[in-house]
Order: sequence, then C-alpha cells, then structure tokens
Amino acid sequence: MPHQDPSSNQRATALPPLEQGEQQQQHERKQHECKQQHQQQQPPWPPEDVQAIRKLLPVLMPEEEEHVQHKIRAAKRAARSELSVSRGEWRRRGYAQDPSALSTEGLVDEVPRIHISDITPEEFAERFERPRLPVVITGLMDGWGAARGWTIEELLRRFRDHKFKVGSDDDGYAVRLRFEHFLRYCSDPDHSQDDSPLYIFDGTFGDKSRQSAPMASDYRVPDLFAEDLFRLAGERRRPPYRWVVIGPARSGSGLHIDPLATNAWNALLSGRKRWALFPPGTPKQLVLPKEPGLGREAVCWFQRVFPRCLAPGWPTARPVTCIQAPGETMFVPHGWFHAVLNLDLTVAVTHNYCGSANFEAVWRHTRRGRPKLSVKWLAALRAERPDLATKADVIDGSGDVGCATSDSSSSSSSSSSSSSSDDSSSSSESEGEGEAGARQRHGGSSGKRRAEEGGQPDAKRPCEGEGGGAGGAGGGA
Ligand SMILES: O=C(O)CCC(=O)C(=O)O
Repeated sequence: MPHQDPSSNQRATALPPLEQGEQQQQHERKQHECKQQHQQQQPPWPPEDVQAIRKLLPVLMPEEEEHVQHKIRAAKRAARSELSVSRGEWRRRGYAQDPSALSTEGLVDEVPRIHISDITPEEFAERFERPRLPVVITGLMDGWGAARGWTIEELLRRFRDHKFKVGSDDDGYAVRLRFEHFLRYCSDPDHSQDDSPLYIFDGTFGDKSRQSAPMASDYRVPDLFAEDLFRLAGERRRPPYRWVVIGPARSGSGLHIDPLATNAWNALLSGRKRWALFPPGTPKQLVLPKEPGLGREAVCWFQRVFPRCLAPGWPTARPVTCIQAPGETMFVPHGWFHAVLNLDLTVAVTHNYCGSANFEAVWRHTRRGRPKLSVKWLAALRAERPDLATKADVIDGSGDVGCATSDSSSSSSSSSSSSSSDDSSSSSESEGEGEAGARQRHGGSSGKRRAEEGGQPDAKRPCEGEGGGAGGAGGGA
C-alpha cells in the first residue's frame, strides 16, 4: 500500500460539501448519536484475555487478598497522587462503561505494511528512516523466543515475584508492582473499571541486576535498527533505550514525541494497539491543548482530542491512524507526535535508537540537552565512526545546535503516570546534568536521585495526569 500523505485523511475529505459551520454541527451531532448508541450497549466483562488471567491465578485467602489489595492501592496512590482511590476518582470518567473508548469503528488504518523479507536495511533507511515515514513491519519477530514465550502464563511462571515498573511517584521514583499483583489488578472486577489503568512500562527490565534480565535475550534487535549509535557511549552512560510494555485495555501512552530525536520501534507480541501519529512540525498547542479537566492519558486524548482532529476545519495535519496487530512492529520516526491506546491486554517491547539517518538531529538534541554525555559520546564516535564525529564537529562549528523546536518539547502521559514526573530522557544522574526541559522534573524539588533506577530515569515514560499543560521536553525530540 503506498504511503499516504498524512494531511489527506479520507474520513474528512469524504464529507459532503457543506458550509463549514453546518459541517461542524453535523459532525458533532453524528458523534453524539454514535456515543449514545455505544453507551446503550454494555461492554462484556470480563473480556477473554482477562478471563484467561483469572484462570491462572489461584483464589486467595482473605488476608492474602487484603495484602494484594493494599499493594495495588499503594501503587495507584503513588503513581497518580492526584487521584483518590477511595473516592473512586480512578473511574470518574466512566470509560470502562463506554464501548466507544475501545471502538475501532470507522477508523481507517493508513500505515503501510512491509514484510521484513521484502526490504534491506539500506532500503529501509532510504524509504522510511530518511524521509521520516512511519511503517509497520511484519515477520520481524519470527524466530524470537518472545514470540512464543511471552504469553501471560509463561511470564507469570518466570517472573511472578518480579516487581515491574508501573509508574513514577511525585519525586520521580519508580513505582513497582509484583507481576502477579499486576495481573490481579488487571483482572480485578473493581480495579479493572479504572479509566486509564496502571501500565507496566519498564526501562530497566534488561538490567543485569534484575530478575527480568533474561527477557532481553528472548528477542534480537532487528537488523533494520541495529546501528544504535548510543551503544558507543557505553551501557551505563547511554540514555535508556529499551522497555517492556504490558498493559490492559484502556492503558496506553498519551500524545508525545520521543526524546532526543530518537527513532523508535515497537514490537507487539499480543493484543492490539491503536495509534495516532502526527507528522513533524505539527503545532503542539493544537494537538495537546491546555484545557482544564482534559486528561492527557491516552484514553482521554483519544476520546476528547482525536475527534477534533478529524472535524471539518482542523487547521493542521490530520492524525495518521494504525491498528497494530500482534506480530506487527511499528516504526516511529523521530519528531512525530504519537498516542497509543491498548485495545486489549497487550505485551510489547520497544526500543529507541539513533542511526546514521537521524544522527544529526540526535546530535543537536544531545549536545544541547545532555552536554556531558555528548562529550563522551563524541570521543567514542571519533574512534568508531569518524565520519559521524566529523558531522558533529561541523554542527558544533556552525554553532547550530539549535534551540527547542516546536516538536522538541513534548510531554506525554501513560495511563499509569503521575502528574508531576516526566521520566523523559535518560540521564546519568551522577553527572548532575539536566536534560533540557522535562527531565529535571523527575526528582521534583527534592532533587533526589533515583536510587532504584540506578540513577537512570526511564526516558520514554512520560507522565501527566490532568491539566494538559505541563510541558516538558521529553528530553526534546
Ligand atoms: O504504549 C505504547 O506501547 C507506546 C509507547 C510509545 O509511545 C513509544 O513506543 O514511543
């Protein structure tokens, strides 16, 4: 399928030629009718994936159940201190009762698919990386241990007691939950009504010290993305770059741009993800409006902001939509705003990387936002990639490391994130340097270091609960 111009959205152009005001009214009326229709149907609960989890978990004695509930409530409070658990604020929007929240009706998937056997790394760079076009690659996980082995059952068997990161607290410390407790959370009739549920988004899963470290050997970085130039800075110093991502329906990642102008790939092992992507240069204030009461979690963004982007008169590029299926890998080029909503319980792994194609943009962002890292990285590049070190010298010599561009200040929110921490791009905290923008927000005013993260904030995990504002450069991008 040819790659379509993101600004030519079929859904919008298919409208009859009415006056703009009339079109707007008609659009709103349709949306209202559609919502009413949806609200009359009760979503089936539990869905099949939740039923399957329940079968894996033994019934607990009352005191054990109380312990688990205590842990879950504590994680929720820590991850979203702005929401009261006891007053039911986690479900105040009623999205669990609103089938439109997970509906894909009328969505047109516009992202091209390409099979891995039909493209070489060179062609990929030429066709997608350099022109910065999103694409879904199929067949890329064939042969991965994770493709068969990352079932919930198997993950539970291997990592039952491992505490995965499900958010950040107001001081920027990781909030962690045992995997078994997380699954009990996902399958609990009460917690599963949360508008925007807790979401495992763990950038430390592969660290040698973690029980989950073997997961990093269950897959192989595909050749298309193997260049990974930050590797030259060293494992300890490089910005966080890989995350295991597991979440129930309605969890997700609010609209954001990935940090440091890195490209990303997101390999989905199970479940479906709904994506909305906006091309570089899309004005942030349009796609992330600062409106009181507008949550920035993915589900809220898709319910409230996404429909406006399809309405007549939308003044900038329309979102590119994708419904990612299991076995598909999404490529997100740098500078694209994107929001992601889990339509089912999903298991995925995602990496961010710098290759030759985005090196110059990454260099500018790193130079500006991570000056100490940039010095060490440049030294390694001189030894291993003198061609790129020369490019960096030219950029530095021209004095053009840039200032935050409109697409460089992004922030985002995961379903499980707190309102005050961004977790934006990495940092070797011991260097005591702050990424331009959001990164210094972790640690809050206390300036505490994240001992638990080994001093590495978890780059892609964004955060904001309410308020739509708190910018935060997500480390730039
Ligand atoms: O929630 C997800 O899977 C999407 C994560 C994301 O935004 C990304 O990979 O940049």
